[in-house]
Amino acid sequence: MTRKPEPPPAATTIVPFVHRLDAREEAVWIAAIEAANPFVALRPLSALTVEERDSAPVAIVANPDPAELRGLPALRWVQSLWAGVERLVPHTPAQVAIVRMVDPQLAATMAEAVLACALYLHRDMPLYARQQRARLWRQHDVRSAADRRIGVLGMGEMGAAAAHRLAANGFSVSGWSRSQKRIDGVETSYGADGLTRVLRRADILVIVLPLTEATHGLISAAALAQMKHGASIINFGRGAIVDEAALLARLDEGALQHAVLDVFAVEPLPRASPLWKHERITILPHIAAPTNVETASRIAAENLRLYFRDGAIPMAVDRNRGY
Ligand code: NDP
Ligand code: OXD
Repeated sequence: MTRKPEPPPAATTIVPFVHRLDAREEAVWIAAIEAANPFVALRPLSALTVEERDSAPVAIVANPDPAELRGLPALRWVQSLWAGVERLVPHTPAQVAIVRMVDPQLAATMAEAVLACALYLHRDMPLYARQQRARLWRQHDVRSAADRRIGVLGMGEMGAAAAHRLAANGFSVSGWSRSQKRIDGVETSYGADGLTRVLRRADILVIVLPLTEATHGLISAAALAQMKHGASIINFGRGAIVDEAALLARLDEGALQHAVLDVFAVEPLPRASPLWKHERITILPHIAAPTNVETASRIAAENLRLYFRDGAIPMAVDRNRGY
């Protein structure tokens, strides 16, 4: 029997990796993406010849220096390793499509973090921590999850996964987005009226919005003033969405109960920031949903494979919307 000849091995394609990671992180990503797509050779800019730079149609990026991207004249699209694109949108050349990381594993990690912090607030853990510091033995009533309304701002990959997880845990969930959404078990709304309704009713407000012109400062002093007395906030989106000074004022007045903050206008949070020592604030160092190298590499590698096979660029960010 004559065997069908094997197809010739596909040629390796050099893909620039433009980033501001340290050497260890660079090596980890290169190994993972090359393992997921053996026909890709990921190279930092410093390792590329002039010809390779001049001809590269696609690059993998992680918080790249914009000047370095401008040094790739044939670039048609970039695959970001992160979900948020607020720094890429204004600085990436206009003709270059921005593809962000959309990974179900990332959404599941975010949903887990939202649930963990919602439960922490729901079961009054910040209050018991304060009591412990005062050596105070005092029990408080436990409310049912159904009796606790959680407002989730942002119903995208992160927000929808978080809302599902909260609803599955028995919480009453309201979701808010730019356009109307239909999500089982979640009351959804959009627009200015929808936001007011979510703010007024939420016992816990979860922010998983992208940072854009429209969301910058959205949770202003006026928005915070609409919230219920004793409500709490979880910000896992971006720091600049919340007016930090106004939030501090509301916490100091006792109008808001507690804030769990994972993202800040300036990161790392400066040591001099008053947020660090505030007893009604829990600070997390941007760890709500870290990119999973293994799953994200498989997604980036598959996007590259399809592009080199068919010329198909994955769905890109809408630059006008900013996300
Ligand atoms: P998506 O683009 O999938 O979803 C964004 C959501 O926000 C959509 O529902 C969108 O509405 C809504 N939205 C955007 N602008 C507005 C607006 N002006 N008014 C009302 N709703 C708006 O993003 P992801 O869910 O993947 O990620 C969201 C953000 O989470 C990221 O941009 C990043 O900043 C942050 N993030 C934080 C992490 C962490 O570890 N802290 C990890 C990963 C992400 P619509 O559906 O109508 O378009
Ligand atoms: C992201 C993040 O955008 O980690 O991926 O915040």
